[in-house]
Amino acid sequence: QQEDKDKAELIKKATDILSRFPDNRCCKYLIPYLNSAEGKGLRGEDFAVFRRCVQTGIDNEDSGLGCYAMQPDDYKKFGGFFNAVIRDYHGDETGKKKHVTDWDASSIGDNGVLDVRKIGFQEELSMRVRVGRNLKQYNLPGKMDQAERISFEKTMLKAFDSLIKNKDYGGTVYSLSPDFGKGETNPNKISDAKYQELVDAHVLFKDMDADPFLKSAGISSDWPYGRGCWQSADKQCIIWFGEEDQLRIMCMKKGYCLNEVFDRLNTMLKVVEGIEGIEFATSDDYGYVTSCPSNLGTGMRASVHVKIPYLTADGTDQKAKEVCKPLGLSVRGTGGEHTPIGADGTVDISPSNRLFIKECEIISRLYEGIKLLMKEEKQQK
Ligand code: ADP
Ligand code: CIR
Repeated sequence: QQEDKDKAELIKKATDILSRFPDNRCCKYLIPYLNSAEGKGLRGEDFAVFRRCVQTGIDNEDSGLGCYAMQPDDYKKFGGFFNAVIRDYHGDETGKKKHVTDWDASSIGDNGVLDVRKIGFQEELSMRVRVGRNLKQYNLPGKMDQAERISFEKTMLKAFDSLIKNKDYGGTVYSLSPDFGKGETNPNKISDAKYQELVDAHVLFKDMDADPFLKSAGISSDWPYGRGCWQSADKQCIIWFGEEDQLRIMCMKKGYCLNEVFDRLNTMLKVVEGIEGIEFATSDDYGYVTSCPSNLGTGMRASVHVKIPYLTADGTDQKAKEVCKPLGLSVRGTGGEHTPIGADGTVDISPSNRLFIKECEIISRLYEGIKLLMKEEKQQK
């Protein structure tokens, strides 16, 4: 049978890649999976979808995960594979942990106030908290076609309309879709210059087609259809649509109290979830469903831009990464993932964990983490 030949071919490729890239989790776990009863039983459309989930790990040999889900259900449907990848990546040796959602941060910091002036910062920090979310009724971005991307954008336009009419939000929709198909024009389309301005202001995401991981997974397909964002009138609340997850919902501002962006995001999420037609995909074991297994659970990344000129004196983030790893923090460039650090030594710091951690713990870890990081920075002087 052709399918058995295809499976044998996948196993062969994965074995070869693993000999050079032993950290490629997709290759590591697809071999026992395809040899298991569950993997052997995969046929027809199910096997075709599974192949799409793992294609990015085959094409990009240096992948750490190397897989994305194509449908919210995939984490269950291909459970024997994804469960192994997820428990390994998120460090669950018991194999039994279940994700719990909890935003109650009232007992952390100073009665819930996380003021960075109390841990030695004199200047305002750029603070951002985002969550990844996907709607139950659509395929995940890797499996959407152009028509589905447009249909999804139209569903979101109704939700944005409701936010725009809400006095706490207001705001504007910026869309990249050239049109809505079948001769229908897109009323929110922006120019290339406006798009670049929004990317530079950290409001909109970069051209996804340039990311080889997303490209192989089909996540950047049909670019730029179904892509854009809504931004509130005060510019602090932003909802991206059509990036790695259908939705990235965030709150961003300059200030001192981390709890402000965290609480505002929590409030906005409740409003969005209350809008008709919006139901987020969830999993019993893994919390909120995201395209990438790295974002499952909270889907949350809480970050600050901090200047660490001594730890970045060599112009790279190498040393900062070494210091941050044991603190449970990730380091990114100021333009986001896979971008260089700022010329003045500014980097993006965020807690690495997303799954099997509570939302309130993430914000608390960011606060405690940057305190320790700045201590290390001072010692470098
Ligand atoms: P994500 O955070 O959604 O995983 P990226 O790391 O690519 O994605 O970042 C997306 C955008 O958000 C980039 O433009 C990045 O500069 C911006 N960003 C992230 N954190 C902050 C922050 N604390 N302050 C300002 N901009 C930020
Ligand atoms: C990898 O497997 O290395 C890439 N697919 C990126 C994984 C990190 N996840 C992410 O950026 N959301």
